Amino acid sequence: MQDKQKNPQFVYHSRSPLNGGTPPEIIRRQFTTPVDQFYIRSHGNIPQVNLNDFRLIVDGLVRQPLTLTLFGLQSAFSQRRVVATLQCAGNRRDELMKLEAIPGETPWGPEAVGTAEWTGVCLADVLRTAGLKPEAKHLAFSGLDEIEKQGERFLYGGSIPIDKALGPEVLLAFEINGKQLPPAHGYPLRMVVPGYIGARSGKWLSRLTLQTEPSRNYYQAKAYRLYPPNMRQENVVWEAGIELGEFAVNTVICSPKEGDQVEKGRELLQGYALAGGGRRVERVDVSADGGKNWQLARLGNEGDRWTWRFWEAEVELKPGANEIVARAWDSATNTQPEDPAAIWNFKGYMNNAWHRVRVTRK
Ligand SMILES: Nc1nc2c(c(=O)[nH]1)N[C@H]1C(S)=C(S)[C@@H](COP(=O)(O)O)O[C@H]1N2
Ligand SMILES: [Mo]
Repeated sequence: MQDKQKNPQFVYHSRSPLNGGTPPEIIRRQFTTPVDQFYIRSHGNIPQVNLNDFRLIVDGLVRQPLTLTLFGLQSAFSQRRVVATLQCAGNRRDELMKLEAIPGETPWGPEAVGTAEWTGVCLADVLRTAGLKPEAKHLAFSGLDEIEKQGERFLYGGSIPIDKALGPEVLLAFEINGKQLPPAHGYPLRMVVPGYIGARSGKWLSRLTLQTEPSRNYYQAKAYRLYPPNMRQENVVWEAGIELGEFAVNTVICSPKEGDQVEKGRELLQGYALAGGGRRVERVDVSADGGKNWQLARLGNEGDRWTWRFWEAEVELKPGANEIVARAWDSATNTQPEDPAAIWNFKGYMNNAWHRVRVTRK
């Protein structure tokens, strides 16, 4: 399926399900990503929802289960806007795939990321109205898209811990950048869970269930977990995977690009950096000699704990081949691993190794 709302440079990884994004040198031009450049990550079909039929159900460990229309939700709760970056846990998977094949997963480059101003209501307000029972420890959600796996059909779903669900930054959103959500991005209603992997920002939201344990949905119990290096599809022990929530500190050099030929010795580097879980990007280091010598990049003024930060730096390139490297540090002094081999995992999640770009100076 072609999404007519995307720009001509949008690159599709697959049409069914619909997956694609805009090259990083283009999304790096604006702090807020225009919706026609915003990556799409979908696991099943794109539901075509008729607003008259739409209901959001809130049930499970609540005192008062709710059934809300979109209009009911909008009139009962105050609206709130949050600027937040979404990043897929599969962002930069292509670098892990060069080390060993990762069958059945999308070969994302560094384009599975985008920042938007989201409008919605606070999930916490809805939960307070429903009234949480003390045993409620996880908020499970499900969408309206159907997934078919190993002969079973089920809805996309997942969960977040209750402490996160009560954070004022977590929205049930109906607008992106001041406009109605397009179908591919979750119309009419989606979650926006800043600081967490994109997979938890459930689209086409249909149900919120309060429960004692995390969701048993495939995308919480099996996928979107970080497996030990010895595990493959054939010998996986699903419980051995670490459930992914907050994403890890990451950075990408958006320009120049891998393989570029540059004329001058002095080259302007531009990139984005992200810290997960409400931490801030505090520093970005760049190197023009493969990581032997480093200098500080200048961080942009825009950005906060829920968004990316842009950075730039000028480096001196020598004639011939140069390897440019970048790494970021967050407010908890987490930084990135040097080598993607150290974090390779068979599902290909959370690659945040130093970002390297090889360029030639003529
Ligand atoms: N219902 C539903 N929600 C979903 C998904 C999905 O396939 N179905 N994909 C998730 C993943 S893996 C990501 S990274 C984000 C992507 O959101 P976007 O397509 O708006 O960029 O949506 C999440 N929410
Ligand atoms: Mo994702």
